[in-house]
Amino acid sequence: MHNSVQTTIMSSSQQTTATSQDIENSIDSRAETDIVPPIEAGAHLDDDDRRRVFDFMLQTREFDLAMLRLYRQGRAFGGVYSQMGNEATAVATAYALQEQDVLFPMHRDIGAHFVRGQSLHALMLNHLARKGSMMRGTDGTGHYADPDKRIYGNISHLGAMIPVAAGFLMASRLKGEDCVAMTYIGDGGSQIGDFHEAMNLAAVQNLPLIVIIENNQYAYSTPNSESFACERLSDRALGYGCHGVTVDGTNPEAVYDACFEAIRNARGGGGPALIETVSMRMRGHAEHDDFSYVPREVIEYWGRRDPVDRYEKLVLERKIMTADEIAARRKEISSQMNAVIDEVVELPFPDAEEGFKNIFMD
Ligand SMILES: Cc1ncc(C[n+]2csc(CCOP(=O)(O)OP(=O)(O)O)c2C)c(N)n1
Ligand SMILES: [Mg+2]
Repeated sequence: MHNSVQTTIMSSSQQTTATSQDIENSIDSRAETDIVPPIEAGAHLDDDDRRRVFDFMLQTREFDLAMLRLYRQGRAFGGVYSQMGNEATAVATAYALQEQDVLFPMHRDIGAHFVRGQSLHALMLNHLARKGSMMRGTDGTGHYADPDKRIYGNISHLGAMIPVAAGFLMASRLKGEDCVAMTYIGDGGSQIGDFHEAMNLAAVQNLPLIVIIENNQYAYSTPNSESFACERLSDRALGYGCHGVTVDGTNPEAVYDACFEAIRNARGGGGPALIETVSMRMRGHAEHDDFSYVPREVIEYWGRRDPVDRYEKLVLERKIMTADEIAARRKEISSQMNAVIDEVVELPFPDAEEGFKNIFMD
């Protein structure tokens, strides 16, 4: 059964994917020779889904732009990790989950939080480290758990979240639950021992674990060429004995279809999956990093593959929304964002003692 499903997934992926090497080979600074293929409707989303997926992507982009502004205004602190380039991946992966499933997101997966129903207010309160936020104001990123929404994460130590997700599924199996877990790791993080140990454990235990490798070409300032020598990171699935596929991470249709098929297979007892989504980290590691080590032509190449712009074309072409409706929705999201920010920035920071809570056990 493993092999037949793997063949299906691999063959559907081959139509839509490009490896990191393909992409490097095809990068050409002369824009006129660089044809960006239009996104085509996939197999599993309908037009209502597409409207929702696009809306979550718009919310993600607006949240990101707001955080970048707040950082420059000195009102957001610490690491502000841009979501730009990853919107299709974060949204379309989580969109394939069911309510009872569980999500372990990473630092560029704000879109997945929106899909799980996390409120803009709760996210902004947390990201601006205010008193009363999910992390009690001790953290300005997404290191929170919200069990009601089945969101756990993110664990800052790269790789460490994958064995936790596998362990969650083992507990869930003992409880007799129908639960799939989805977690994420970067191209850099996927070189860590925890990743390999957890993938192996998940395969041996036949756990319904979906691991998304967000291959965005860089781990901080380290390019993929200095990180790994295999052609596709999803090829490692063969070594674990699980399903593996590489998809274009700027195309929500391809990402969703790969997740849909992997989840259906995992839920049916077919074991874990490794899904590599290829995209680009369009800004520095965090906003303090000017990413001057990334060649301009690489940014330009991926700029022409902006996930939001690409999906907007499909939404217009299929007459899911008109250009006026999209403009109005962007305006509405932006004014909701500004209203939440105006409210949250007036709220107090936590008392200093909060920093000493939940660290040591008596
Ligand atoms: C075990 C561990 N080593 C180092 C770090 C510091 N660190 C945080 S993010 C990061 C780069 C991660 O790159 P990648 O996994 O490709 O994810 P990306 O930021 O590109 O999305 C590093 C080195 C860490 N958090 N954990
Ligand atoms: Mg990376």
